[in-house]
Order: sequence, then C-alpha cells, then structure tokens
Amino acid sequence: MAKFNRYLITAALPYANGPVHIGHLAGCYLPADIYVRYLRAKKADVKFIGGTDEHGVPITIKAMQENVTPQDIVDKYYKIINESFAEMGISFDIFSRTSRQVHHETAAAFFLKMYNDGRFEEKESEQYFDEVKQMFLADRYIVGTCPVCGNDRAYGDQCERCGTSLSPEELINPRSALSDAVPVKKKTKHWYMPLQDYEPWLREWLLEGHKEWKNNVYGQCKSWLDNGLQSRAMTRDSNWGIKVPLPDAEGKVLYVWFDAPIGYISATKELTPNWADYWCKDDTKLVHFIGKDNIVFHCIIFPAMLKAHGGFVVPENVPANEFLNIEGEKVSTSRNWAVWVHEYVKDFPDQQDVLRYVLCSTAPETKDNDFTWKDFQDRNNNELVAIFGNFINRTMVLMHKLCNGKVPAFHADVKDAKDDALMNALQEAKQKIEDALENFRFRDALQEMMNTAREGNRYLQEKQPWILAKTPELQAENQKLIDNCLHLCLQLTANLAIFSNPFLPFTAKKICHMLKVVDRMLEWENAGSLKLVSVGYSLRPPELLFKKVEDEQVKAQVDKLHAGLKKSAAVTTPATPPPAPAAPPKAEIQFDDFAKLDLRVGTIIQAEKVEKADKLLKLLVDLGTEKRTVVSGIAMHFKPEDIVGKQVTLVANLAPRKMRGIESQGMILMAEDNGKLVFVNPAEMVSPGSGVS
Ligand code: B3M
Ligand code: ZN
Repeated sequence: MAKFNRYLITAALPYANGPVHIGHLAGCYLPADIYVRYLRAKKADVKFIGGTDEHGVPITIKAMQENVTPQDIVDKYYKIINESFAEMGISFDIFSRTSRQVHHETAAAFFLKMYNDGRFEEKESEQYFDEVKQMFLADRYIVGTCPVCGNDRAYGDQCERCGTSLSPEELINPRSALSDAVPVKKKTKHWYMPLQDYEPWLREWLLEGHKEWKNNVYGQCKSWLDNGLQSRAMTRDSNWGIKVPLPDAEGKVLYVWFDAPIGYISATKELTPNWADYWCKDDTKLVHFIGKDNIVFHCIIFPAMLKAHGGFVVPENVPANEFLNIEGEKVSTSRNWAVWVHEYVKDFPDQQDVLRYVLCSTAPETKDNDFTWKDFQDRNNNELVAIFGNFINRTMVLMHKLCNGKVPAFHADVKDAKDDALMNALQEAKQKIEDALENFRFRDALQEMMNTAREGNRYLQEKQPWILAKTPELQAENQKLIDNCLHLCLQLTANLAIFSNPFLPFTAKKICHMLKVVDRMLEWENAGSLKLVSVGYSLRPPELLFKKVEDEQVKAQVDKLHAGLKKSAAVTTPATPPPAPAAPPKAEIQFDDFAKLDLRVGTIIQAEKVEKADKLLKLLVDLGTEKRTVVSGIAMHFKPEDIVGKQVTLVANLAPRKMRGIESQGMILMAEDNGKLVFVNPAEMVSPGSGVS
C-alpha cells in the first residue's frame, strides 16, 4: 500500500496589499500548480489550497499609504490577485481569505486550545508607544536613522536602503511614522510560544527525518536550530486582525504569522466537510509551496504550532524556491520594478502558457535567477515555436496531406530501428518526467518534455516522409513507411499533450481538440501509450499553438519596466504620503558642529562578505597612514570584487561599533538614487587619507 493516500498541497497566502508579480508565480504558485496537475492526472486524491493573507502590518501600512481602511485594501487586492491566478491557470481548489468568518473562528479556537493546554507564557515587555495616537507601534511604524548606512528613513525592522535587519532600539533618533512623535516605552502583555521547548522534536522530525528536503530549505532550518530557538510573541497590539480570544486582551490580536498558516486549515474547512481527513490522518502528504523568505515560518514555527495543538499532520516537504530577479535587478514592489501578472495577461492575451513555460524553465529552484524579456522571447521563439509547436504542426499538416486527414495504420512488417528508438525514447522520457516531478525538480521535468518534442523533430527529419511522397508513384510505393512515420508522430503528439499538461495546460487542451480526443486522455496512466489516437479516425486541421514574440514586444516590455520605475518614484515622493514621512529638514547646525566631522578619502583595498549576514560587507580601507576595518550594509548592491580599488569618503572619527562581532571603524558615505547606492568620492583620484572639508 502506498504510504500516502491523499495529498494536501498549499501555496503561500500572499498579503492582500498589492497585485502579484511573476516572481510570486515562479516562487511558489506555478510549481505548486504543476505538481497538483500532475497528481490530478495520476487520479490522486488531492486538494490545492490557497487564499490571501489579510492581516498584519503589511495591510495596515498599505492602508495608511493609500489613505483608506485596511478593509478597502484587502477587498481591492483579493479581487485582483484571485483573478490573476485564475487567468494564469493556477488551479486552486479553493482561494479563500483570512478575513472570512471560518478563519477567524478556526484561528481563535486554535489559540484557545493551546492556551488552555498551557502552551503559552504570559510576559510583560516594554514596547514603543505613540502618545499622540495612543497606540503601540509595530516596528515598521517607527522610523529613524540607520546606524549602518545613515539613511534617515530606515524602519524599526529594516533599513530598505542597505537591507540591514534592525530593531527599533538600534535606530538613531526614532520617531513614530504616524505622528512624528518621539515614541515612548510602555509596558504591554503578550502571549509567547516557547519555541525552544519544541527544539528536540524539531531536530528529530526535520533534521533527522527530512534530509531529503532541498538544500536551501534544510540548510536554513539547520542554522535556525543550531542558533537556538527562543520564545516568540504570538500576539500583537493592534486593532486589525483576529482578536485574542481571552477576557483581558483588549486591543490585542493574533500575530499575523500565527493566524496566516492556520488559514490553510480554515480554507480546507470551507472547501470540504471532509477537511479533517486531509489534516488529521497520517496517510496525508502535506506539502507547502513557498518562497525562501517564508521558510522559518513553515518549517519551524507552524510545525511547532501544529505539534503543540496536537491532532494534525505536519508537512512532508516544503520545496521553497529562491527569488526571481527581473532584468538583473531584485524585484522591488515599492520601486515598481516588477512584471505584474494582471498586466501580462492583458499584454499577451491567450499566451499564459508562454509565461508558464519561461518561468518554469528559469525557476529559481536552487539559487536566485534572472528573468529577462529577451530570454522570454528566445525561449518562446526557439523552443515553444521552433521545437514543440513546429513538431506538432508538421505532424498535423503532413498527416492531412499524405494520409487523407486520418490516423494511418502502423504496419509492423516495415517497422525499423528508428521507430524502435523513438518508442524507447518515449518510455524513457515518461520515467524521467515522473521522477523529476515526484522530487520537485520541475525544470528538469520540463526539459525532458521538451526533449521529447526534439526527438520527434529529429525522427521526422530522418524519415522525411515528404521525400517518400515526392511523386504520386513514389508515394504509392512508400505509403506503408509514410503511414508508420505519421502514426508514430501522432501518438507522440498525444503523449506530448499528456507530458505538457501540468506545465502548459492551455496548450494540452488545444492538442486534445485537434486530435479529437477527450480531456480524459490526459490522465497520466496513458503516458507512454501508442494507442492514444485510433487508426482511421479523422482529425481536425492544425491550429498554431504558439506564435512568435516580436522584437517590438520585447522592447515595449523593457520600456514599460523602466517607465514604471520612474513613475513610481515620481508619485510616491510628493503625492501619496509614504510610510516613512520624508524626514523633516534637519535642524540648523553651527560651523563648529560640521567641523567636528573628520571626513577622509580612502581606498578600498579588501572587501569580503560577512558570514551569515546577507547584507554586510567587511572592507579594509587604506587611509594612507593607517588601514581601517569598516562594516558596511552594501552587500546587496555591490560585489566585493567590483569595489576593491575604489575611493570612498569615510567618516573617520565616528565612534567604533561592533557589528556581527566585527568592530567597524568608520562609516562610508553613500548617495542614494532611487534605491541605487553610489559611493561619494572625489572627482579625481586623490592620495588616500586626504581630508574633506
Ligand atoms: N503573507 C508572506 C508573504 O506573502 C505571507 C505568507 C503567509 S503563508 C501562510 O510572503
Ligand atoms: Zn541602512
């Protein structure tokens, strides 16, 4: 008996605070959909769960930016996101929302059960409070100067300029983003989950039991566990979210990362009265598809919650992807550097499969990857059009021309080695595709599918039925050979429909239509069969499956990206209130204040990454008479090897600070241009150590 009798597949619940872009698709929705379509083709019992995450600070921040209520925001974006997925053929069984009643009830009950079982610690802590607005401030609502790069609009959780993770305490001159008041510390009570209590279980279940997980996922989990887990607050002070279901919890809601994954359970409840079969029976295979930024929540915190609550299965795998960059740069929704799905479907009507194909071929399965419009064009024109579409089109045209539009018979008496080779290739491909799909290697699976079409083209090219039929006499003489060739090509075409169906579902349907077969043919057990289209059956005329993407279309898309970038910079600064209000002009200073700064030009002579800190580079700067070690939060912007030899301006008398155990002896000046960082240095090379005044 198979170990698993049913599958529960989830894809991360995107925050309903903006539309989805192709990075979202490539990161988790497309791989999840491919996997689910494959499972359905295998007639597995599978439920595919999705929905929007409608709580938490991301929603309230967006509401503040747009000057509307959080409810307005989630209503608006739920609709857009839901439509985008539907149009791209992401075939959720349900696409729910965490604002629904069933979810509020489910999440509150989950919390209450844990509370009653003594699973929380109640602790008081001091949190920042805005006395003007009379509310506690989430880290994101506190702005101030970044201690690493000096950006005066850094947030209490992160500096978006240099990427450093921060806590509000680290900000210099912190202020409330809501009122600009100086926040004060105030006591507040919260419920914490002692994650360290689950560490032994997590180690055994995950580190011992799931060594097969992807390296990027397993590695991240291991380093979290090796660094030691701590109690984590599962509630927040806010008026937007799921109320903490306790009597003395006025103004407190569940932490969004507590409620959101429970959303998978609520959505399953909404979908089927048999939801508990999927969530509570051991023979369910639960798989979470997510992007890499959600790993800790799905591999450590949510499993610990499920374990603490009891009665639920835990994930069997979490095949998280890395990030997809666009045209060589990180996606940035705030800078509008993104390809939006709802715009793609308008600009490329009826070409969803092209995007699905390109995103799967370049999926960031093991490392970050780059999407470019040129590559999109190349893959469409050179692979989908020239290989896949071309093979099927030639087969259909030749069959109409040389076999009266009917499926010809296969004559075993004239079968040759080339026919055998093609049939073998088909069997092998089926095995390889299955293997890759079962192991979440979607790129490899797609590659195999395309190789099968390549084999088909090669076979046609070798057999050259058009030469065999050059004259009516020749054709009459060779009809059996021609029949065999086209018979096999048609069976291969039907197989390509089955193989491509998980990846290119719209195309697979079109092939079925041309072959006049019902969709049931797409069931996986038919893969590899050579009896998919029946001899003597007349088929429809061919329709083109793919069309060329033209240079102008590529140019238009690249232009649009750049134009969007400028537009967003123009509107967010003056028109809509940004989350961090533009820093008020700084108070006037005296010359003496300025004169206190010891600014010097130095030359970077060494640069290296700081271990376990994605954002930091450790630099050695030559000041002529001495060399300084400087830790700078610029690793996301510069490669170490590219900046050695560059001159920079250093605040040389800034008190040293320890960062990641390294003493930083100064700060480098940077100019920021719309998110891009540039060194501030003299117009000409000067001797290291030259003073700046
Ligand atoms: N909404 C984060 C994100 O959109 C979060 C995922 C929740 S999955 C339960 O990346
Ligand atoms: Zn910074």
